[in-house]
Amino acid sequence: MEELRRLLVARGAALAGCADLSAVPPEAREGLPRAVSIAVALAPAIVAGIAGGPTREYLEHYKARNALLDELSAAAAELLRSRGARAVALVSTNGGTVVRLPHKTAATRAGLGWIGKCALLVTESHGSAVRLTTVLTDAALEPGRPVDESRCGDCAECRKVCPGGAVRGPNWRLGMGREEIFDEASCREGIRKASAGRGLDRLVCGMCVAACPFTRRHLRRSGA
Ligand code: B12
Repeated sequence: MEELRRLLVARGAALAGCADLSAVPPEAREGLPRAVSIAVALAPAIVAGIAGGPTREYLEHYKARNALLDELSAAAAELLRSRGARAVALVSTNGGTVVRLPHKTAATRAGLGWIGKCALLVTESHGSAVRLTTVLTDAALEPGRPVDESRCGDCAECRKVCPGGAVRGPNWRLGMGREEIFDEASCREGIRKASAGRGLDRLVCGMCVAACPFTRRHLRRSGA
């Protein structure tokens, strides 16, 4: 994993790790046992700018980061295939369509972070200001230590700012369904509200990302 991590970081990844996917049904992972989970950081100054709602700059950055994620997953898959392994790069995003293997599942299995109260992956280093992608593989990479419990504690910052009131409040732990912690329909409604009148060609929000204390600590450290 070290060689692959170095390659990914050199090309712009913030974090990368290997996930053991044995807890995930085989049909959701194309029969492959592991995955490489890749996180790319959002620019601190741009994240600081969305505390009051999404901006055009954020939307453009979000599209550019998705493009970078797709480059990174293609590069990782190519390296793994050159070593004789199978590798399937998933797409970074497919709009609002629900997927069989969420990137966040691979990310918690790889030990990159936990699921926050707002259902986003929260990392110790960058908070939730990361975008994710996944490469399924059968390469014999050393899996990271999975994270099975939230580290949000009593924090309710994302809940306070969510324009849709989508955050229910309980802390995540492995085995909980998303609906126990987060109401997707209210999130979609909140995104619509937050995007309105801002001249955006796509609906986005991200206020929960900016409000997270782990994100804010990262922004402070970066001087944003
Ligand atoms: C559909 C979708 C949406 C929908 C529904 C949201 C949702 N939570 O499902 C809508 C349009 C509302 C949405 C909104 C946003 N999204 Co969105 N979205 C997706 C998409 C395309 C698919 C997700 C999906 O199908 N989920 C199905 C549900 C059931 O799973 P999940 O909630 O994603 O993840 C659960 C599992 O991973 C589970 N879990 C965790 N560990 C484990 C381990 C095991 C073994 C198991 C079984 C399960 C499990 O816990 C998670 C939470 O319940 C993903 C990209 C992708 N391919 O993953 C991006 C993605 C989740 N979105 C992302 C982002 C950033 C956003 C927004 C902030 C966008 C914005 N800029 O406005 C908002 C905020 C949403 C929020 N607070 O969660 C990022 C999240 C990054 C991060 N740090 O977590 C992703 C990963 C895109 C990316 N490439 O980075 N999104």
